[in-house]
Amino acid sequence: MKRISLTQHLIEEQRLNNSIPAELRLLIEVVARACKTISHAVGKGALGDVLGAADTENVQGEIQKKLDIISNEILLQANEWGGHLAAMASEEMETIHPIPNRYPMGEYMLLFDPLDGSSNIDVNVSIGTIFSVLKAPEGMATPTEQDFLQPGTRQVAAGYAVYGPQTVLVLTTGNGVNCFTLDREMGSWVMTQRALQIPADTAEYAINASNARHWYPPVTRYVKELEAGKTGPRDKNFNMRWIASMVADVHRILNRGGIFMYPADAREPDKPGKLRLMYEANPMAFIVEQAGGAATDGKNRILDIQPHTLHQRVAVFIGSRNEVQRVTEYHAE
Ligand code: AHM
Ligand code: MG
Repeated sequence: MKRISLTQHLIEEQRLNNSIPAELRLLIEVVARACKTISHAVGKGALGDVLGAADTENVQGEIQKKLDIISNEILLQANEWGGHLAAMASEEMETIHPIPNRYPMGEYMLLFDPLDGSSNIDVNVSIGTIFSVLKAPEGMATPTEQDFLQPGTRQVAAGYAVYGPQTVLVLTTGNGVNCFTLDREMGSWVMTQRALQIPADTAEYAINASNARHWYPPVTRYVKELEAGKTGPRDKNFNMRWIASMVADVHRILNRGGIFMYPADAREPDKPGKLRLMYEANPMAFIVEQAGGAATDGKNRILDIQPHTLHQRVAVFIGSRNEVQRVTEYHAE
């Protein structure tokens, strides 16, 4: 099979559809390069002294792991100087990170969860990086948090890397979804899957069932019906998977279908869910929709939600179209 690198793919896309301006291509390549560096650090594990807690908390009050901080630094440093960005925002930083004055300012804004699935870092289970790219509003002089608060439909690119048995990069620029595998010896991203499509139907679901007693009725009903399998109203058996890394769960769904759920629940009634809209749910929703799947918060399409704060949380139902539609209908009833 002819090897197509990420660079070649992006340049061809740019020529063919004029869909990827040169600046955006540069930005994607820089993020991809940063993911290579993160992959290398993750792969060192204990030998690189990167495991364990960092004794600091992020803005959400979560204890940061060393690798959360290292990955955040890698992404910031890689993306600061290229001239393609106006500002960045991250799960690990309270407020936005404008490009320092000594560098030229570009027209894009980058958001990321530098290391998703933090609880899996120390136990050698797949983790990843999620990112989302927006355009700076017309006429923006100094970027503010407000400039980031755009609905997911405005994303011009989104992707994630999974650091697992293989390191893969999954990417969309609004023209389908492709997957690249890191060739560790050559240090290059090689396209290994083109135009991924999620099956509309599935027999696999993902939810943290230890929260079942806190769920609201539509989620309880939906999951109970899945559990009942052949003997219930669905008349079919379902299998369950929960990796506790959204990147890894979504990657499985992208490859063979499934539905991933992180609902809001009664534990903290004021919280609309656990996952963050702008750098977790939106990029994943963009990718999944581009692959023919669907993503809602139980009521609305995730990509249509108007964000009010940078670290806003959201309930997530994402994956195979018909299952997402069903659980969303249960919320409406
Ligand atoms: P993180 O960004 O702090 O790693 O949290 C997000 C992760 C998701 O990857 C995963 O789906 C979820 O949290 C797991 O949560 P739980 O431990 O409640 O099952
Ligand atoms: Mg995360």
